[in-house]
Amino acid sequence: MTPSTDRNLPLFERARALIPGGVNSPVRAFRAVGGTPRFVQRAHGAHFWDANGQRFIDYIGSWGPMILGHGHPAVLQAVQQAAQDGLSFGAPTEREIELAEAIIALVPSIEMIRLVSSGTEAGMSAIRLARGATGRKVIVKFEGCYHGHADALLVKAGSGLATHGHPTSAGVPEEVVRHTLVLEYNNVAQLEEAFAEHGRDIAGLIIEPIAGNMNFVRASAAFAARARALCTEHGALLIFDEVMTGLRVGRGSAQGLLGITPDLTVLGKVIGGGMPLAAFGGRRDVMEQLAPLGPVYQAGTLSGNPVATACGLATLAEVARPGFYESLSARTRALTDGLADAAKDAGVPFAADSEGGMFGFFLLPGLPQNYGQVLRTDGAKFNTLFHGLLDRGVYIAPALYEAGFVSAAHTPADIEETVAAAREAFRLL
Ligand code: KE4
Repeated sequence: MTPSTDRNLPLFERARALIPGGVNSPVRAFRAVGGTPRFVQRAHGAHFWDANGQRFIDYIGSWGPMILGHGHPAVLQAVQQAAQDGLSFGAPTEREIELAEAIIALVPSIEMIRLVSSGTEAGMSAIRLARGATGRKVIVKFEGCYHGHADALLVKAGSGLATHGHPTSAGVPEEVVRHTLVLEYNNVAQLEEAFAEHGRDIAGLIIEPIAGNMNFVRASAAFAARARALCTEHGALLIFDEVMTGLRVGRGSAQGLLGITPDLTVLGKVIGGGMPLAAFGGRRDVMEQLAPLGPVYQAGTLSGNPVATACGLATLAEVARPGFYESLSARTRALTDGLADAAKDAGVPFAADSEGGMFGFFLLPGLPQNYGQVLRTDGAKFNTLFHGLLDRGVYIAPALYEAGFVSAAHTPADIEETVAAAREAFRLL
C-alpha cells in the first residue's frame, strides 16, 4: 500500500473537512498513536476489512459491545425482524420488559431498571438519581475512571488531598464540578479520609470495578469492600459503572467477581449488542424516585428502542448459554499468555491481565494499581507496538489507556496469528 493508493487517506481528508477530527468520537482519530485511522467497510466474526479491503483481527469490537463477534446470525435475524416491525415508536413495547427481565436475571443487584441510549446518558442519570434520592450534592469518583462525558464527571483531582475537582474539559464551569471529589483508585486511606470529612454530604460514589479506561486496573478486594462499607455507613449510594465490564468479564459481571452488591449499576455496550442501548438500575426504593413516579427527571426519545432491544436480547441469549464465559475466558487468557511470551523473548517489560472477554497489558514490569502508575508507561514504545501490530493486520486500541476485547468469534488461529505478529512487533521497540 502506498500513500497514493491508500483509500483511508482521502476518506480521512473528506471526513476532517466536515467532522471535527474526522471522527464522531475522539479516540477513533489515532491522535494518540499517530497515523491514519482505518475506515471500516465491513466486519464479520473476529475481523473487519478497511477501505483498502485489508483484513484486521479486531480486538476493539466497538469498544466492548461485539462480544459475539460481528454478524452473529441470531442477532442479525432478530434485528432484521424487529426492523420490519418498526424502527421506533416512542411508546412501550413488550420487548423492553423482556430485556429488563433478561438483564435483571443476569445482574441480581438490579431490582428495577431504566433503559437509555448511551453509557454517558446512563452514568449521568445515575448521578442525578443518587443526588435526588439522598438530597446530597457530593459525588466521589476516581482518577483514571471514565463514566462518559456528562459535565459533572469531566473532572480531575483537586490540588490537595480529596479536595473538590477541576474540569478536564473546556465548557465545564468550575461550579458544575465543585461537588465532585476525585480520589486515587485503590487508595483506601484516602477513601477513609474523604468519608470522614465529607461523609454526610456524599450522595454517591461511582467507580469502574475493573478500570478499563486505565487499560485494565482491578479494584482490590479490600478497596471495593471498604467503598461498600463506607457508603453504607454514611448513607451514600455505591454506583458500579459496568458499562464496559457488565456481562463482558463474566456471567456475574465485575460485581459478581468482587462479591459486592452496589446500590446502582450502570450498563451499556454488551447489553445492546452493538446498537445504541445502555441502562442504569438497582435498588427499587432508589429507582422509584425516577419520573414519572418520583421527583428525579430523566427521559429519552429513543430509550428502549425496539431494534436495539432486539439486538440486546439476542446477544444476552447467547452469553447466557452454559460454558460461554468459560470458553471466552480461556481464549482471552491464551492471547495474553502468548503476548507475554512474545514480549519476554524480545526482552520487553510486559504485564497483562484479563477477565472473561476483556484484557489489558502494560509495557511495564508489573501491573499498575492506579492512574499515576499507568502513566509510567513509555507512550512512544506503545505507539511503535500499535503500528507494528496494525501493519501486520492486528487492530488493538489506538490508545495506551484502553482495554482490549476478545469475542466468541476469535479462533485459536486468530490468537496464533496475533501472537506471531506481536513477536515481530515487539522487536521494533
Ligand atoms: P458511551 O457514552 O460512550 O456509550 O459510554 C460512556 C462510558 C461510560 N462508562 C464506561 C466505563 C465507559 O468505558 C464508557 C465508554 N467507553 C469508551 C472507551 N473507553 C467508549 C469509546 C469512545 O469514547 O469512543
